[in-house]
Amino acid sequence: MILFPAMREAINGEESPNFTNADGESVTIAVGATTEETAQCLGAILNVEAAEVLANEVHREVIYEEALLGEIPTLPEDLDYGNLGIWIDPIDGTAEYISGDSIFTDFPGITSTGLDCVTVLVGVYDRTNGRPVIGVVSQPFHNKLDENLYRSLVFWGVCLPDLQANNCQFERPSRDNRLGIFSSSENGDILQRIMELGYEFAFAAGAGHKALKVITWEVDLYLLSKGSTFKWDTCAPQAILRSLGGDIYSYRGSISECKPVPLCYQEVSEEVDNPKCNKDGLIAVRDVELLEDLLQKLTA
Ligand code: 2IP
Ligand code: CA
Ligand code: CA
Repeated sequence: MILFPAMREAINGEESPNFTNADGESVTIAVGATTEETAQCLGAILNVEAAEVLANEVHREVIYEEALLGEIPTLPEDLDYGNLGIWIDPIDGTAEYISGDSIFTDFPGITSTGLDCVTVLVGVYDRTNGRPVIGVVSQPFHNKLDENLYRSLVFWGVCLPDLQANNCQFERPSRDNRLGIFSSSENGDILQRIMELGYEFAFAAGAGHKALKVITWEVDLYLLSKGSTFKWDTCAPQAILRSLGGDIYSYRGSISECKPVPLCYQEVSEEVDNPKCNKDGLIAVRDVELLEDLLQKLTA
């Protein structure tokens, strides 16, 4: 069943549903109305047992704690779904998902690598102005309850012209120093400059995970100077940050224009090199005022 047929042509993401099976036939995988239907479809590329296990997971009934999900708003009746597109990353932090090993930072609650760095990112953007408007970030392995049993969290935000809502009303902590989160491969000269502004550093994996730490106020800043993230990594957390008064900006774009330039999600064009990539890096904040001295320092 297609819930939003008007958006069908604008679902973009990292993964493709098209596979070539062992007989060289091309197969498109889709979720069916029933577990059996999905298993049958998956059976075209997997053995029967694997197809059934996977189909059962896809159709598993998930129970959400309503208090944590918050009050989900009704979207405006006149919302033009034909003007909305999606960027989805079904698994961000793939390496951490495969390895499963955890390494902790010196900061409570912030893991450097581990299953809680894995996120599922679904972002909706306005196809006319390229702005992210709805975001859902799920953290399937937020904390371990038992062997093979984890508690998941879901964070969402809506930032439409007449409707701002989210379930991310965390209190801003009072910290002696500002805290930034970075990829372990971040450039040393840039880190030095940020340190001179009085920031402390946490290094962690997962673009979605790092953006989530900004959303939850566990850090003040996520900065990445390289073009190693993609539209599917940033659309969802950026929509949530916008619903909270923050945003995600282009790192190089903001430095060269001497003002914050938000990341945008224009339709992918063949004329642009690597159009799915956030090639100029990024700066994610909840408090936009932090950008003033940051941009000055990084420009100098
Ligand atoms: C990756 C993943 C990496 C991240 C990279 C993303 O996505 O989030 O962890 O690098 O930018 O593209 P880093 O951890 O250095 O921030 P995926 O896991 O989907 O490939
Ligand atoms: Ca991915
Ligand atoms: Ca990713």
